[in-house]
Amino acid sequence: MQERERSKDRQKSTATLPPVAIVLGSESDWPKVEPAVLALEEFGVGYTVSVMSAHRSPELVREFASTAAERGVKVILAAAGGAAHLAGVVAAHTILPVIGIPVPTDLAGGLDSLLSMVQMPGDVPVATVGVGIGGARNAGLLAVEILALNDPALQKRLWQFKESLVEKVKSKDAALQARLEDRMRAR
Ligand code: C2R
Repeated sequence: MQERERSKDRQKSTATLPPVAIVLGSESDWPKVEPAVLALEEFGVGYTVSVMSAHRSPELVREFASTAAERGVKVILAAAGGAAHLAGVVAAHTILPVIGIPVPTDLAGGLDSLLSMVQMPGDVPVATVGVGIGGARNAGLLAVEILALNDPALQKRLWQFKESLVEKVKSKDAALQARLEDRMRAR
């Protein structure tokens, strides 16, 4: 490696990062992971997104995971599909909380991703969310909740969010009741 490239790498690994780091096993995972990013954006939480693979670029994963905490990262989201080992390998190299996002695949909707991510051996936790859009969104929200432990302003926004959920359910119920009444009248 050229000295210039080495020094660029060193600068990269010591630069301060936003509190949430998202890693994807492949660029092809991005559309399935975007809901996590949208959730972070809703709460104004900063993030990075990078592609790295425990299988294809194991050194990059080790370097990233073992330096993430000292670079200011507080929570890591790791998304991968199929033989999804990325989250577990990241967790092996850090004491930061790692949230795994199992990416849907053609095999039973992503059951392969889910099981290879969620079935971690004891001692190496990965908080795995569900497969699909809801799972990715929950990964983002869970990261916000972790950050909110030390951030009263974020706690306040989370409570407002909870209240908005109640309002949403109430208005959906009202819409359903109106449809049911129309149906009764038409009988
Ligand atoms: P490609 O589309 O690049 O062939 O990747 C990726 O997350 C993706 O879902 C196909 C799938 O392979 C997954 N992959 C992993 C890992 N690295 C890549 N599961 C890993 O390290 O766990």
